[in-house]
Amino acid sequence: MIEILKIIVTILGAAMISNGETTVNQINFDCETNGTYFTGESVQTGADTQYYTANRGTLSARYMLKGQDYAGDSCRIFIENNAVMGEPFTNPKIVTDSKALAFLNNADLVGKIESEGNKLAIHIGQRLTQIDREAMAKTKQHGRVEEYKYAARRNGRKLTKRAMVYLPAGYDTETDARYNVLYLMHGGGDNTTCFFSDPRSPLPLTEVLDYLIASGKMQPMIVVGATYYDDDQNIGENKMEDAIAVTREFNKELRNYLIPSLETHYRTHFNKRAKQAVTASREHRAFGGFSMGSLCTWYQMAYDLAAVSEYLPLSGDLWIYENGEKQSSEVAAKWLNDRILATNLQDSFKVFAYTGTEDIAGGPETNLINALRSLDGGVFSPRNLEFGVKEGGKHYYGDINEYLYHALPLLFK
Ligand code: FER
Repeated sequence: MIEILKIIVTILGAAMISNGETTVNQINFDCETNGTYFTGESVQTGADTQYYTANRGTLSARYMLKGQDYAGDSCRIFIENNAVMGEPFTNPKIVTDSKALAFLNNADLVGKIESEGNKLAIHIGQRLTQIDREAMAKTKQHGRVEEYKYAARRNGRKLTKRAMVYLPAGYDTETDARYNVLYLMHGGGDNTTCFFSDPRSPLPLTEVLDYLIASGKMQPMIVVGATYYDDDQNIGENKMEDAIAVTREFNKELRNYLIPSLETHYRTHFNKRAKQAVTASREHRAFGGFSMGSLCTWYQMAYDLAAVSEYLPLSGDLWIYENGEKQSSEVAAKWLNDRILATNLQDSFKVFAYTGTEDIAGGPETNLINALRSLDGGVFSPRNLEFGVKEGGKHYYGDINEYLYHALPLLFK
C-alpha cells in the first residue's frame, strides 16, 4: 500500500454482552498520529464494535481525528475501518474536510492492524492499482520496440552503445506529435531488454504500455531501456562492483550522449538549438530503474536534477560510501537532500518510489524514504514523493512492472 496514515491506538476499556448466539465486544479508544500526510489526535473517544458468532467475527471501528494536514491546514478526518476477523487487511473509509487530503474521500483504501507494544498501530493507505488482465488482453493497438545505437565516450574510450526503444502505437502515423521520454535502467547483471521482455516477468512492460496508452490512462510516450554497461550483451567480469561505479557516472552519459542523440532521432521535446537544451526539456523527461537501476535513479537525482523532472526508483536504495564504507540511510538521505537544496529545482521534481515486502530492497528503500521524510529542512513531502510497498512484492521484473502499471498514469501531470 501507499501508506498515508499510521494511527496509534490506546485502548481505554471494553464492554461485552452475549445472547448465546452473538457476542458483542465494544472497545473504546483514543488515538494519535504523527506522520508525513497528517498529524493529529482523536476528537473524542472512538469505538470499535466487534461481533462474534459461531463461525464469523467482524469489527467496525469509527473515530474522528483533528489536526493538521501536510499543507499546514487544520482539518478533521473521520475513519470507518471495517474488517473480517482473520483476514489480513481491513476496508477503511475516510471522510475529511482537508483540501490536501481530499483524495482520501474517494480513494481505494486498504488497512492493516498490528500490535505495537501494548498499543495498536492502524496503517491506512491507498492500494496500488490492480492489474486488469482481461482488459489488457483485449488491447488492439500495439507499439513496437526497436534497437537504437549511439556514440558515447567514457574515460577517453569511444563506445558504441545500445538502447531498446518503445515507440507507442501511432508514432509512425501521427507525424506531428512530439513525445515525452521515460528512461528505464535495468538491475545489476541485466540488460536493455529486461523491462520489455524478460523471461522472468509474467507482465511484459510492452503489454502494460500498450494497454495504458490505448485506454487513455497514460499519455503516449517513448520508453527507453538503457544500460550503464558498455555492452550489456557482454557484461565484464566483476558485475556488481562495476555496477556501483557506472550507475554513479551514468548521468553524464545521459546528458552528453544519450539525450542529444536519441531525442533528436525520435520526435521529442528536445530542441538541440535551444540554450541549455537538455535542461530546457527536463519537464518532458522521466528516469526510473530497478535495483541497481534504482540506485542509478537516485544518483541521477543527486548529480543532475536539471536533466530530468520525474523519477521512479523501484526496489533499490541510495548507496553512499565514506572511506569505502556504506553509510546509513540517514547519511544517504541528508547527502541527497543537501545536493537537491544546492540546485534551484527543489520545488520542481517528483518521485514515485515502490518496492515489495518480500524484496531484498524493501527494507533498505523504506529506511531511505523514512529518512528523507524525517529530515530537518527536507525537500521531500507528499507534494513530490509517493512511496508504495506491495504486500508480497519480490525483487523481479514482474512486480516491478506492476509498480509501473500504477505509476505511469501519474507521470507528466
Ligand atoms: C538494494 C538491495 C539489493 C539495492 C540493490 C540491490 C540499490 C541489488 C541486488 C543485486 O543486484 O543483486 O537495496 O539498492
